[in-house]
Amino acid sequence: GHKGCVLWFTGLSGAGKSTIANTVDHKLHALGKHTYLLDGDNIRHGLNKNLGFSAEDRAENIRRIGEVAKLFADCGVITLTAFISPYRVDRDNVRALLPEGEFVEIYVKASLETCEDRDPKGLYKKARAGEIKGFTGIDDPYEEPENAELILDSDGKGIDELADEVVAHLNQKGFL
Ligand code: GGZ
Repeated sequence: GHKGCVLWFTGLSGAGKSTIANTVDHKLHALGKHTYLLDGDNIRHGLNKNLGFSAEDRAENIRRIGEVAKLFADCGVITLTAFISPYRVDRDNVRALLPEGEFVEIYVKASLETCEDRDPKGLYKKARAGEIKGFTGIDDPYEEPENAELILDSDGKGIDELADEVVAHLNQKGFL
């Protein structure tokens, strides 16, 4: 077995968190690593299906995900999470839950313009039209990480290259 850790992807909707996390997940599998990916599909539709997008609910969403990620990391799993996690204090609380060095904050950085252009689910359009209230980046804040272990330039680079940057970082830190 190897040392577990939490790869915490954060960024705007449409920045590419899930896609990059999935690609990293596959690359780690190919290296024979034991991984698990927490994302909206398995968390917001299950454990957290009673939560919405108020500041309070987002904080509780992130708190629970942090606790679950900690359990996985405790059993040696490389745990990937892909949530907007817009509030700095919520991310820092998760960092504080984990042993030193095991929380790897990965800022998937893309401009709002890029994310809005991509708009894969048409949610930005709805937010601009006022049909969704409190949408991150439009009328709810995204607080950029100040001490991210890794910043991925999602405006400028492709998915595969960014996933390789994550794997290289893990290698360098001795997690692989
Ligand atoms: C932001 C929202 C909102 C609001 C629904 N604000 O592109 P998506 O669809 O799949 O990513 C977004 C997802 C965000 O859920 P998270 O659990 O990652 O958010 S947080 O960490 O802030 O708790 C988007 C959709 O849910 N969505 N309403 N108001 N994103």
